[in-house]
Amino acid sequence: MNNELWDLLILAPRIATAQGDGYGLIDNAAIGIHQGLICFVGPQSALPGQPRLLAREVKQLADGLVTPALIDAHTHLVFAGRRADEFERRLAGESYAQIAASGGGIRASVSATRAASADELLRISLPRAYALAADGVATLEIKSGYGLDLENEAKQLRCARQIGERTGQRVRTTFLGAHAVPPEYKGRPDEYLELLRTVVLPSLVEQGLVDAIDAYCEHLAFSVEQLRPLFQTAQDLGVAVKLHADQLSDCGGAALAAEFSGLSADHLEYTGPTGIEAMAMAGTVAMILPGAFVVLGETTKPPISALRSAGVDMAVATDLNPGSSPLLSLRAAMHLACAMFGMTPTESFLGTTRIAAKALGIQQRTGCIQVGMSADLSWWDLDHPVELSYWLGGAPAKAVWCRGKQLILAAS
Ligand code: DI6
Ligand code: FE
Repeated sequence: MNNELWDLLILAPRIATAQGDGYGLIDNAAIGIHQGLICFVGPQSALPGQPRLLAREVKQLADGLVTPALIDAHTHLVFAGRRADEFERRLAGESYAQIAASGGGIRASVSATRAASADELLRISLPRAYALAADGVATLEIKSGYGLDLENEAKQLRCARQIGERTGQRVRTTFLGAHAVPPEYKGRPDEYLELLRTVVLPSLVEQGLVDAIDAYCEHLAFSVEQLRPLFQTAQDLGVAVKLHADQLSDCGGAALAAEFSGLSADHLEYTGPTGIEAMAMAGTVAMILPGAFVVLGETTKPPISALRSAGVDMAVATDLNPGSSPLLSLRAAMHLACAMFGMTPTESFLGTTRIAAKALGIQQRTGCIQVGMSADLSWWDLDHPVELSYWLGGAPAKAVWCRGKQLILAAS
């Protein structure tokens, strides 16, 4: 066998590379893949030889569109228990904050997640990752935050890693210990944060379970002042920072994320000019999460046009979680980001590919179809990438590759 041959050559009627400002469309395109990386991309007419002499396998796609595999850069998909009862309570008039104050909300998911064994947690979380894969997602971020102690946060993060091993997706793990105050620290939030800072975070980092740290900066969770020492420690440990910021009120979250050169500040419904300016200066990505906005029936929208004018890059994610965003489709989030918030389909496409990769700090590896990048591709029954944002439901991916390997799109 000639070692010089590529592993795979995909010939497609159209691809969208996500290079440049727009979609980066190439018609009658070729993508060469070798050892998990893209080794050629361009029009078929530019191939350096006959397809069958270039690669061991040639896949001629008769129709459809190939894009970078989508990236869901904000999920909480490892959890036990469901909170459909809270959905009904909100429809009957109770608010998210009232339900949280009465012992529901995040704390309900913490009880259920703590009670689940590691095996059980994997069994119930895995189908959610497969649902995202079927929707074209090869890379996803998974947060902890329903364990709230060392043992259970580690259990969640290990489960997240196992999901990647099982589905073949690339999983980035984020430590979200500062999500809520656990019952055993009720009324003592600062002591809990100190435990996270001095014990839990360093231990999880040492176990290799942490790619980034996140926190819930909100009037019903933690303030900027409370979170700063934790972020300082994270920075000292070399852990990248991101933040749930300004979702329900402007509490200075976007500026805090920017202060620590954050990868992203997420939600941003109430972010004002100061926060936007700080994000622009720091290169912090705005993570737009329409799922929670819709599910909670919010009315204040994130400042999309101000973010755009300030030159802040925008990403779109599901925020898949059991309380405020039980959303199992990234394409649905793309549609909502356009329909509800006025993002353009081009922005939502780049926001789930190249910019989503930037929000995870892995833009050198994935997010666009370019020589040297990981062969992370999705093949769709679509003519044009606008349709990724246009359809609401239907049209799942025909095939998804991660690191050059085709994913199985359903649990067997
Ligand atoms: N992301 C979060 O972490 C919180 N809201 C959000 O959009 C709380 C999620 C939850 O209710 O479990
Ligand atoms: Fe979230």
